[in-house]
Amino acid sequence: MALLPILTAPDPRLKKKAKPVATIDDGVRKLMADMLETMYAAPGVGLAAPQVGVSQRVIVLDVAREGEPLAPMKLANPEIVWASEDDASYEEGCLSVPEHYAEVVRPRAVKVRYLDETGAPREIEAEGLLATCLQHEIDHLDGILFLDHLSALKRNMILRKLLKEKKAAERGDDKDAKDDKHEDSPQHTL
Ligand code: K1U
Ligand code: ZN
Repeated sequence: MALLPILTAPDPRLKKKAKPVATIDDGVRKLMADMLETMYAAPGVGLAAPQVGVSQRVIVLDVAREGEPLAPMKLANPEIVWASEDDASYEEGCLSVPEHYAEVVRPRAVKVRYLDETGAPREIEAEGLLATCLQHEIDHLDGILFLDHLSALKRNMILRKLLKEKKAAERGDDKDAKDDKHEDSPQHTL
């Protein structure tokens, strides 16, 4: 298994729609295993293939609580086939948007159809954190970040900070000396 580098926003590869997996072969199974290892190491509760630079419709999740046995899930070509009419709000994070969190409103429960790691079709009905996480990861497959569910003002503020941090990291600046002195400068779309 291998740890994969996780892309951070803004990055054009995170905005692309991923391609369906044609066949679940050993290459896809290795990708799923590497993604799970990367997700546990991050640590996170989900990961989508585009976050590791692979434009394929593959996601992994594990929403087991601390102290509970691991409950890894590997999904190819996941689709939401039903969503509840009522919504729930959850404070979301994203491994591609490090250190930023925001309340996102989504359907409270969903039913998702997918292929498992043997290629067998399956369905799962979920609510709570699993429903939120499934929707967040499926969004990644369509080039959508949780930031896209926020106001343009909040989204652009976070993206500007991330871009600034990326540029500072490229220059080798000290991460703690990254004060955003131009917080009120005009907005631009990234
Ligand atoms: O897709 C991702 O970037 C992973 C993301 C999934 C997610 C979390 C919360 C709500 C919706 C989707 C994360 O895992 S962020 C990190 C995180 O939530 C976490 C980290 C350590 C322990 C527990 C949770
Ligand atoms: Zn994410």
